[in-house]
Amino acid sequence: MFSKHNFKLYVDSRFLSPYALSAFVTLTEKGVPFEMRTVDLSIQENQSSGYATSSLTCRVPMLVHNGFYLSESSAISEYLEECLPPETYNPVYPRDIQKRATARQIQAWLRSDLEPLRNERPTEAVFLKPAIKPLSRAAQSAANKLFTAVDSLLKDNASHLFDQWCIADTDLALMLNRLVLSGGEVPERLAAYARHQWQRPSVQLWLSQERS
Ligand SMILES: N[C@@H](CCC(=O)N[C@@H](CS)C(=O)NCC(=O)O)C(=O)O
Repeated sequence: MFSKHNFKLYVDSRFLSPYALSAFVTLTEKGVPFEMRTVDLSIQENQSSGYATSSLTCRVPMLVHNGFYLSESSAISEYLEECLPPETYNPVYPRDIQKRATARQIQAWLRSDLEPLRNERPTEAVFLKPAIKPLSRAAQSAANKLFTAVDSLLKDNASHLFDQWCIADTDLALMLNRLVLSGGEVPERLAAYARHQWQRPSVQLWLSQERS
């Protein structure tokens, strides 16, 4: 029988993946029980036959729901929003169609652009220890592009992109925190937004996972 609450989420065993964080936060925000399984990327457990035959991408995160396997973090969030609709469960996307499209736009953009920044401020700098090397010109230019975008998206002193929290807030805060948590120069309004987002209980739950 189809059960709404039979969810399993595969994440990396070091809890460093920003994409696993995003799927984890979505599922946590929905408030449903789920089983979390870890995959050790350092020994390429994601390439092992057990995982690779289920996951289209052989990457984390992967959601399993009643025999259905789904990779790609933003696809996971969208699937969960439809399976566990906002009428009954906490929303993870805005209701308004254009705001929802903007949230998806931000998610897609953060996953496909700003590569120098992602390379020079990897998530180890967010979850383990700050990075100390100064940014290259390319990474600084990516950072400036990020600041311009967030500045235009965020209303004065707002702590969310839209009227209420959505999953794009967590993704955006992660990208900003690559800089904020390494003491980089970030416009204060944007740094305050990223710090506020980091206090969210679902994010704190991810931060509290034991990582090496
Ligand atoms: N676009 C994917 C990216 C997933 C991804 O790159 N996951 C990394 C960890 S951050 C991974 O599994 N890497 C292992 C590999 O590619 O072998 C998503 O949003 O889920």
